[in-house]
Amino acid sequence: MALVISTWATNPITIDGALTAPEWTGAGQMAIPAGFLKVKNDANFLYVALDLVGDLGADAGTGDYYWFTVDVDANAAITPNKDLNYAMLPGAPNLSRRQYYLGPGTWTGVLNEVTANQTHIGFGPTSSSPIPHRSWELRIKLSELGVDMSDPASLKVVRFGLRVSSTTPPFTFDFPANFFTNFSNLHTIALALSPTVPPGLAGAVIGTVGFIPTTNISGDGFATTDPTYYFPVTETAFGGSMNFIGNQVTMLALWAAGARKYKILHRVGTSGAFSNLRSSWANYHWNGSTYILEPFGADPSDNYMLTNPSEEYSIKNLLLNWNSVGEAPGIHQFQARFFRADGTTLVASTAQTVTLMVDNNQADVQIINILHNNNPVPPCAIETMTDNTDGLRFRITANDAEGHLQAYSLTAHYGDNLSATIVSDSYAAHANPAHLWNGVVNALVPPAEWVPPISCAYQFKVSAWPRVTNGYQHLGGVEFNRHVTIIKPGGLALASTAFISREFPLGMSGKKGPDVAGTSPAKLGESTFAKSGTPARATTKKAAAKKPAATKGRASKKK
Ligand SMILES: [Ca+2]
Ligand SMILES: [Ca+2]
Ligand SMILES: [Ca+2]
Repeated sequence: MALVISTWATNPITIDGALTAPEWTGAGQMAIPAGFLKVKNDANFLYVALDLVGDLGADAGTGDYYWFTVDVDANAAITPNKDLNYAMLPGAPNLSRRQYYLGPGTWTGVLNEVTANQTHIGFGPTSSSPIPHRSWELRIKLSELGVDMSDPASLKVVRFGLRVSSTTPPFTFDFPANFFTNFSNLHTIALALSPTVPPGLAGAVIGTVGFIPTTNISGDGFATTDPTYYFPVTETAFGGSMNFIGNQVTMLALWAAGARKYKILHRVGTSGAFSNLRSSWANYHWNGSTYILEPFGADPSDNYMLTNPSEEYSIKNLLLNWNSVGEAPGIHQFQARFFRADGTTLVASTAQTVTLMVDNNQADVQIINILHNNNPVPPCAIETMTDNTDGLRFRITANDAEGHLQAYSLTAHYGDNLSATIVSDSYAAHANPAHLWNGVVNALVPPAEWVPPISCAYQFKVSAWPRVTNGYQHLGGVEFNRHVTIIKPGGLALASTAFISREFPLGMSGKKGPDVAGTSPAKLGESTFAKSGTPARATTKKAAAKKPAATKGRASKKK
């Protein structure tokens, strides 16, 4: 297996098939059959370019195609209905579709879904070769790939297998061989974890809390980032398990000045003495060839070991992982102090106090009553509407006692994956200088009756989302639901689209595949076709899929 280290996508990447200079400059790169794979990522997406310098034939439509398989749970085994293959349907080279693995060489049809994933075919010169050749760009949501940026002890890797196929010249290469029948030798992308924070945004010492620059946190502890920042938040409090990340420039200077240990000081509220905060966590350390999980914690003097800012960690310059669950809601303040290796000789650093409004308490959500002609409809009732305009009203509560509510909604769910929003509201409509919005208590909604669209079993659900972040994402919400069957006069049911389609990507005509066995070239990159100058006759009917991929010693083993 091979490993490629991704770099942070500082410049926007346009998925148009053209591998242009600023977007792919500095990308991680690995040789693949017939060319190169380039990779970057940001907080939201994995970006991959397939730079196929060996494919000089611009086959129309989907005469050229790829499969990009991901071991989503990174367990080196095919996990049914979890692991994914990204591909495209015949004739649609610019639509990214995905399908689940069901077993070795067995897949579901592609999923019917609205997706932020993108792919695009291209043909032209690139930085790898001036001779026009096939290229692809794709981007995939990291959240689909089992990556949790907030956990330093979760390795941020994407284990993948790749097929590249061409009609002219004819080749079908699998990388590694038979990856779709055996995940034990997949290749690895190590994601970039240290975001490029726009100049001047990172705080002087504690640069960010997760992805949030500390300069974007107000004096009363709420975060507001620019709407165009890759993690936009508005007047958002903090909760969950948070990572305090050192400013890279400051950490380099402190390290050069001899700082090797540090304390994190903490107090509840804005007055009184600070005390030493003790915590512990684990972080993966890159030793030059593999990641090794290292424990971190305060010594008896409450000092932590400073990590070398020139070395790579799963989360670089991680000063503190602080689990705030169970802490008092309200303002918490933090400072950092640095020392030489003796743990007592202070190394001066810029004065900084980070203030966080902490709240881990969830909102109260309830459906107090469902009302039909002002009469309560109990759970599990079968309720008959008197005519086609007859409907329901609801008494609901969606209330956050601390006032840190982001949004709430009342929704109806029925049939096959159908839903309707009955009421919804969000902080944006209530923004105020104190940053406080509680929501509603015992509110009668909507203003007029809500008319159920069809006869069906309904789930009515009140959901509330907190305006609280751990620095990487908003914390999840809470919900309360009640089920009622509604009969409409002469109501008729709607047909809906199944989530998993019966359509299959290029190269597989059914669940059991593939149609064409792939091969592995003797050489990768520009050397794949270099020797003889003649294209590999790749698609012979060798029973390549029969032979399980060899389980060689693995350099970068992980859990
Ligand atoms: Ca592009
Ligand atoms: Ca081609
Ligand atoms: Ca798996």
